Amino acid sequence: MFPTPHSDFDCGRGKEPTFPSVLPVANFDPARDAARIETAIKTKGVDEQTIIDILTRRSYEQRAHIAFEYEKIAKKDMATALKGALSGSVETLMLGLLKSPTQYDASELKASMKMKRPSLRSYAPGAAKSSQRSNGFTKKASTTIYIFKFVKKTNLVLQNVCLLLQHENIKVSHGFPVFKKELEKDVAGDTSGDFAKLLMALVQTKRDEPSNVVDYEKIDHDARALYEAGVKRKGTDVVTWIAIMSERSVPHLQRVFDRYKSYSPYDIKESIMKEVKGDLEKSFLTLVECFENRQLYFASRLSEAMKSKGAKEKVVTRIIVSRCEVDLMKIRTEFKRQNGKSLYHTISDHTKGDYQKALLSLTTETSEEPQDIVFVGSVTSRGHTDPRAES
Ligand SMILES: [Ca+2]
Repeated sequence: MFPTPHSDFDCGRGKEPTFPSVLPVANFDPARDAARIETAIKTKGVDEQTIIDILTRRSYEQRAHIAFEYEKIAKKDMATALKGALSGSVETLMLGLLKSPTQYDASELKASMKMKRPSLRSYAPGAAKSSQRSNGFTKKASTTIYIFKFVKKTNLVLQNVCLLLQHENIKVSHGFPVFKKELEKDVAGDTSGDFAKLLMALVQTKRDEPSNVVDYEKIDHDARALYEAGVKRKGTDVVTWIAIMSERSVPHLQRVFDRYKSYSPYDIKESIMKEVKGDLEKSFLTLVECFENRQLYFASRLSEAMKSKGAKEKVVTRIIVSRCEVDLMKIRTEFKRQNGKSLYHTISDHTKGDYQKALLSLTTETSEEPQDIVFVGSVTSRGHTDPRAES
């Protein structure tokens, strides 16, 4: 059964401005879209182009409506039908588009763990009261443990500390005492326990909402506190650093890091590198990168994923799918600035086939699309502004 659009759709977006490349299409007719998808699936050899054209040019909410209509006419759910019709990277991508942003990121975490975990329902806010599991953990606690185990894998720490930042409703505030031991075992390589403390704080702490009122006194206070807890003293008062970085809103922290320079001879990143090491250092640096410019952070991950001949498709899919309705237009700009080559061109050079078509379509702004057109042609024949020409 396909989930209907629900309240977690806005997860992680807060009040931050968005820069989506995929927007709701006007004159939306879910029944017609569903019928066209059904025809495309039944076409001999499958008409992938039509499926891509429709699903990559609709918002998540619209895709959910299409899936609802599809189930009515085809008597089976659309995800299952698409699984049968598509394969490989394009299948993974299209199935990703059928999930809500929260469901999608949660399922990505789950896949990376390669572990059988509780159903996605247990991630939803207000979802059923935690039931006791056979291992003694509640579902909610168990979910958190799995996030930690995932984050623990050092080479993935960077990406996923950032992922944690955007998912208030994957965060869990229950069951901490129960799984504390488990967590400690997981981060056994971390002798100080500070890395574990940071992860705990990121998952458990409710970050302030961005506010329209700039609190200069608090900015100054936090900047000085960061300095006094680190560069100014012998050793590092990591607890203070963790508290500030896990509790304050992102716009506030951006101002704090700026103000920090008036106290410390080193900027915040240099200070982190001087004060702490290992996973803790990487995590703090990643946090600061995400706070300072999340789009640049994702642009860098995309550029890394497409450095060599092929592409790390999982990384590319994850970022494009999870950001296309959030800030992919801005990521595109950062990418171009950083690499001197557009994201569109880079994707063209490093991917191929239907997968490439789908990625390029998601990367292209929906508003560039003529709204009343019936899609019949290929990605390049739709008359939108050619994004390859972007400067
Ligand atoms: Ca120090």
